[in-house]
Amino acid sequence: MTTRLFGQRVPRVEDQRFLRGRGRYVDDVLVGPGTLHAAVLRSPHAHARILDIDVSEVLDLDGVHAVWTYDDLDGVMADPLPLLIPHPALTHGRTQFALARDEVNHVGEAIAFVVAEDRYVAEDAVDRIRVGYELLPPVVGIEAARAATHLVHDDVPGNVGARMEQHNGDAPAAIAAAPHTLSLDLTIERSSCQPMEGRGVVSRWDPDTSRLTVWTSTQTSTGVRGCVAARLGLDLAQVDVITPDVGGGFGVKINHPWPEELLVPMAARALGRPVKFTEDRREHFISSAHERGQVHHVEVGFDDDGRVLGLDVTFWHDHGAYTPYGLIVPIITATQLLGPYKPGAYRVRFESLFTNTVMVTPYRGAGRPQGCFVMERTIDAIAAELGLDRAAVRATNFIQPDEFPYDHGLVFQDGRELEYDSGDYPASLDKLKALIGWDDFPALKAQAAAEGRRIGIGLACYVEGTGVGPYEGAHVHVETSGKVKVAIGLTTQGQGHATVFAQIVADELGVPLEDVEVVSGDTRKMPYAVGTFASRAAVMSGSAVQLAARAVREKALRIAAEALEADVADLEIVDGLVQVRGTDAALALGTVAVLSNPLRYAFDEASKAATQFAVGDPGRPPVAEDDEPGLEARDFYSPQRATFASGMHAVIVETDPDTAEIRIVRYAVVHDCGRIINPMIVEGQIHGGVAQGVGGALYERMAYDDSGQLLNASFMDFLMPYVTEVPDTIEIDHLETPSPLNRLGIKGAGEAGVIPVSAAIAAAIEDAEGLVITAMPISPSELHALRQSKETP
Ligand code: MCN
Repeated sequence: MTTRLFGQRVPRVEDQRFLRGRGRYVDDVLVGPGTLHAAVLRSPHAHARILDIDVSEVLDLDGVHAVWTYDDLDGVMADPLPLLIPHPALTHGRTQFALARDEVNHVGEAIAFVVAEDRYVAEDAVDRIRVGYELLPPVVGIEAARAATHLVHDDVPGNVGARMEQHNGDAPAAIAAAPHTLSLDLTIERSSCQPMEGRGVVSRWDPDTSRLTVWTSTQTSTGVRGCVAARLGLDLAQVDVITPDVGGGFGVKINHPWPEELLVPMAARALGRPVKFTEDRREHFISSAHERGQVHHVEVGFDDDGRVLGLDVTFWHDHGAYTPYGLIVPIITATQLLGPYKPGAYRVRFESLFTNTVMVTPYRGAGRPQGCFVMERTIDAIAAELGLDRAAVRATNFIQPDEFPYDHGLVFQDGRELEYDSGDYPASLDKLKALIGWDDFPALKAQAAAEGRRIGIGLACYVEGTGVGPYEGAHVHVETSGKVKVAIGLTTQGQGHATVFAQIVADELGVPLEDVEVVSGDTRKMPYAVGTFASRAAVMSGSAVQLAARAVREKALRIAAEALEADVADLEIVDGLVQVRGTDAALALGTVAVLSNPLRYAFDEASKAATQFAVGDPGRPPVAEDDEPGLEARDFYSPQRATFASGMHAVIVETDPDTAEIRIVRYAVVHDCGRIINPMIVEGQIHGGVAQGVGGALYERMAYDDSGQLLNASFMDFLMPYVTEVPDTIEIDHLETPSPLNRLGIKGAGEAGVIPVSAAIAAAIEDAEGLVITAMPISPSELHALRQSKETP
């Protein structure tokens, strides 16, 4: 009997390769000894008009093959890069050109592209390019953007790219009529994904077949393929995009095409030589994307129990210089801010503002950490105002288990209703309180105080829309060896897809896990796909993989039933053998694959095994009438709407009375992502998310000066948490409320860990210090300053 692998702690099959240094990233791709290397001239100014570009000294340099500026770009290559997700409210969306045309809008914007024998020569050549600039006043930060003394884009009044409002009920009226009201101003700073591997592209043009191959470190190989084909005037069929191992994406690699993803293939085709570009860390800081920067104003009205009667939120989103990803991030904040709560009435308004800084695209959590911070700080403020227990006020406002599906009366990021499908928030809260010891904490705090120590506890809840559409697909193929090859179209950046999808296939086909191999992000194997973002792979590809595997199973049973002269209903597949229950009659799945092909190996009736190659037996059709040859199937899954995962974090911190150092003492998570395919992988995802959340709460920020220079654009200066700053143990308890929206009952898990961390840590610091925390991240010096301002108001 094969053990079912769904739900098991199966060790990640990919780790053997990674841990032995056998990962193969874009920079490891060898496409030939003649490979040329690219370097990019980037703007040193945050805002300037380009008066002229002089490349005359570049081509003299030995080893330089070509240089491109905007004027050298032909046809659609000269158009602005695509606005990937347009929205009617985005009245003034702007995207950059592959190479800046006449204006640069942030430090790091690409201006010229040089291809040379090696990277050293290419960098030297970049240094020889002379650009005449007319400096323009830079707009840095939300305050400057709102003041609109200067404009980022001349034709965007007030620096406002978009204004949007959603509401359910009359929030201002509800607040006006409420027994209690509060106003809060809450800020979250900019941060960024910082995957260990930056962006990278390699491309080769084959003149014999007129085919372009692109290897890129992306979260969407199909998206890049479409853009490359369209911009270079090629048919889709002429472009293959392969995403090898990706050393982390965390959102930044879902944006596409990056200028280099077009310029490298363009150069490879023009020069007839393979071309490679590997981003360095400084380039990643100043030329990719950031997120998080938002300022929020909250008006809330509530009753004596802390029940929210009206919630009115206005916020300002720093979109940076361009909006290739539309309004996804602020729309997510606006809608997901509500978390597990049901305010009597809700209104949310935001302005998306241009600034002369790196553009904003989604970073793991995508707008939710900000929304969660706003909502959870508001709930804590209500509890403080009324002198109520913070957990109790949360429970008062929860959507109850019998209220699902729960429609918030708003429109979500995917354009569909914000309708939660399932969950059990009271049960989650009970689990969390038990896990962290919520009710016992006051005694612990009193004891610490008696010892001269300051400790505090905080908690935060979130709900996360995951598994958004439109679709994903999978191809499952049983080889004649019995091994199973699975191709999914989306890419993988470390989430363990090779393991979880193998688990699903192994269960469906009754084969050992080690016989299943999963390939992702290769358009040659699966040309139709969307990409890895919005914690969607488990729901979307998982469902597609199951459908395809099930189709293969059914086909295998049909073919085997005929060969074994048995009834399909009497067959089972165990350990890769299709067998008639209760008898010795069996066929290896590989043999069934042989039988599925009309041009097949000879089939020995006696041994029931495939022996040698022979042209098929015309007298014996190998497959049923409607079947195609081959033991394989491709299927797609498209959901009705997103499915809503949820969770709650609690943290105990200790703050040093002298140095104001903030130390995490305990961290607890209760997480509900529906049915779990692999708890070990989900817990790994949560650990990684919490680590990133700790960075966002206590360390990471983008330190721009007034001229728009990013002062901490290196790992020497950008503070990230190391293992020394991430809690040793993150205590996790799971709750599984199955999603009714997909057959596997799953919801996503990949971003969850990061969402409530700032909110929970802020609450814990507030509890330890008796100070109100309204902005994150918070450093010891900022905490010290807060203490002082409290002492001397
Ligand atoms: N999983 C599971 N059971 C569930 C839900 C998920 O076993 N009920 C497993 C999945 O099968 C998958 C992992 O948990 O192996 C995450 O699943 P999912 O929530 O579907 O998220 P995705 O696979 O779509 O990954 C995207 C998500 C996002 S949006 C970001 S950003 C992110 C993240 O995942 N970037 C990551 N996790 C990351 N992890 C690593 N190592 N590197 C990144 O760049």
